[in-house]
Amino acid sequence: MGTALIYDEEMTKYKLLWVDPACKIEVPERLTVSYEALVKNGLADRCVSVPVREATDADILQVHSEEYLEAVKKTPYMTLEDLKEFTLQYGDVYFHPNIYHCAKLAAGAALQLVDSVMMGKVKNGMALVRPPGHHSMRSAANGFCVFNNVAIATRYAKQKYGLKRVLIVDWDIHHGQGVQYGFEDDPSVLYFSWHRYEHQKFWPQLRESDYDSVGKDKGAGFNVNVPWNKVGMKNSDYLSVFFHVLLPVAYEFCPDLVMVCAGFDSAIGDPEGEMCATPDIFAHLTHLLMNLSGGKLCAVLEGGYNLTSLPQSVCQTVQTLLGDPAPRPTNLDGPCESALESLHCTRSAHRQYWSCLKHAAELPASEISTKRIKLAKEEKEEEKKTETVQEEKSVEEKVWPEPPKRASPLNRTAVVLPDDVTCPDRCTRFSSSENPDPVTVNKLRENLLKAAGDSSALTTLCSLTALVEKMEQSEICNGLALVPDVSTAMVCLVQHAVTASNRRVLVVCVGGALDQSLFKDDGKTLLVQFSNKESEETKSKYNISVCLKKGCGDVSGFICAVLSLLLPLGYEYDPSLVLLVRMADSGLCDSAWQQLTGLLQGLAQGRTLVLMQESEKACVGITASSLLGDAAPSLGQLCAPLPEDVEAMERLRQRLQVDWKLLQTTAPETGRGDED
Ligand code: Q6M
Ligand code: ZN
Repeated sequence: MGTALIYDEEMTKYKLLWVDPACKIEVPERLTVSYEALVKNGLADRCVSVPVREATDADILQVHSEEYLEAVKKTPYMTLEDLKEFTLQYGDVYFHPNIYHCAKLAAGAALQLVDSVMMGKVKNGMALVRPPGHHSMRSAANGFCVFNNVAIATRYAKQKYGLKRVLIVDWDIHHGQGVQYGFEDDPSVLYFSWHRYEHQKFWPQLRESDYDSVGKDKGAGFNVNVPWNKVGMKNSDYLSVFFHVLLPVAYEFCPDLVMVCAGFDSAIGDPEGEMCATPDIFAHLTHLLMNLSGGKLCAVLEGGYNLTSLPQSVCQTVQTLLGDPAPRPTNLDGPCESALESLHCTRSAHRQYWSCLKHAAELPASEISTKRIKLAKEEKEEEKKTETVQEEKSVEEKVWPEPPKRASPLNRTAVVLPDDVTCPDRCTRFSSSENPDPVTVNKLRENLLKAAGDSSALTTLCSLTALVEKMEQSEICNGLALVPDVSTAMVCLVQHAVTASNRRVLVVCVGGALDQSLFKDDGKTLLVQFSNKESEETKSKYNISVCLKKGCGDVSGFICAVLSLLLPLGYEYDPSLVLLVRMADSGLCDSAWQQLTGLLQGLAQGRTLVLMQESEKACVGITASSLLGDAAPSLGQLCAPLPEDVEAMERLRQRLQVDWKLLQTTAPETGRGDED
């Protein structure tokens, strides 16, 4: 199943017809450069091209008022003067004789995307549209937006396909207040937005964009705002919010569909956002959402005004939707203090609504909200004085390397299986044809003898070391092996793998404990084990044991641990290879196992080798499917994890956050993170 791409040149056929500094960045080229980049990188060709359509009046009226629709309908017949006049009643938006047509196509594109995904013609997709939508309100255009494309598509999806829960992820750098207003009291739509806020100094300067707008009435808890109070946020800041707010809440919510307000003004170089996250981060943001709702994801373009970072970010997003492995994450030096403060505020504002956040620290005692009021006042006075001077404030030009070309693996998944186990579809059976070099054989033999293995295991191990080599050389992306003794295989492979320089191996072990003494503490391996066995607390930062009461048997606890412990650790460690080890009696259910397998592929460019005990034959099919990039089945709405597990995880996070910055969820107490 493919990826839909929806684009129509018609949507480039309107533009600003007068002088307005607030609107001059919203240009037709935004769309053409994005589409051309997709063509140039061979991505457009790999997508299923879906035509746009016009949204009907009935579609639009699901979100907008009749008066507003009727008013917009008149704009194609207005004179320039009338258009200017009409525009004046709204904020930061412009009209053009052709914009009504384009706005119907933009909303219609989102509807076509929803239909393609929901009818199973594709698994996911992206719509490149203008005008954007997320600021537009029931009876008002705003912020370059005429109709609220994603809100309209969300209502439509719920109605036509009877969806119970839709998640809207708004990673644009502006607050989609139109979306927030549209679903504020609706618990069936979870709206998440991060946005440049600067204590209400940044457009649209709304009180209700702050972290404490959590939704109303029945919808309380279903509106999640993360305000950025400083510019310059980086990859670590974005990922921290995904790991510690969005993903835990999204998994607990369990959407039937994910809609993304995909604005790329949150990328480096953007004149509006002034943030520093690099385009490759969108590969990860996309990947991290792709195992929700069985992979049903619809991304609809919103903002993005730097004509270099915009197309790069669009390509990263689409290539990830197509299933190509994400690039190694870059620049993960930990979240900044201001980001941690925001994270802390949002988590504490939501702790009463989401069991995954129950243990979140209480609101910081600092005067964050007072600051908002104080600064807003100061700013308004300041503004009056400098109104004319401010207009052409030039932003320092940012430079960043072009993201390297991402390869699409020819051989995705290789399997090493006993002869009597059939090779799963779309996989290739692997055995090392070449004779392994004698040094390797001797090493393996030594290890085997130590572990009292038999001789037939040697052949398997030779194949596995050869497979790791092929993965290293990018000839094969990932692999899966059934072995008679996972512990021995794992030890042999690790010892073999780390002899090569630059190799860093993340070993994830589920169910049952590996002998930790076999691992060195030199940073070449990071071992994370999930089990129910309390192990003596090893004090090493590279040897981590997550102990859950029922082992991996409690899905809620397990997935919490994966999202807010394993993923941050894995991303910060940035391995070149992931070894995923499944012990015989892990107790892990199939869907949780597939989630784990899928999520881990965001690391090491998807180089994952799964080792399973021979008795786990029954899991070969589902594991292969996850390695091939099929979305994991959803886990269902999660109930609260066991309190003792939550406490144990929190203790572990506290202990480890000294060494692993992506585990931080609060700013240091004495921190005056928000001062310059
Ligand atoms: C512009 C001020 C110019 C889709 C979107 C729209 C952003 C509108 C920004 C309006 N303010 N200095 O969220 O990107
Ligand atoms: Zn924006």
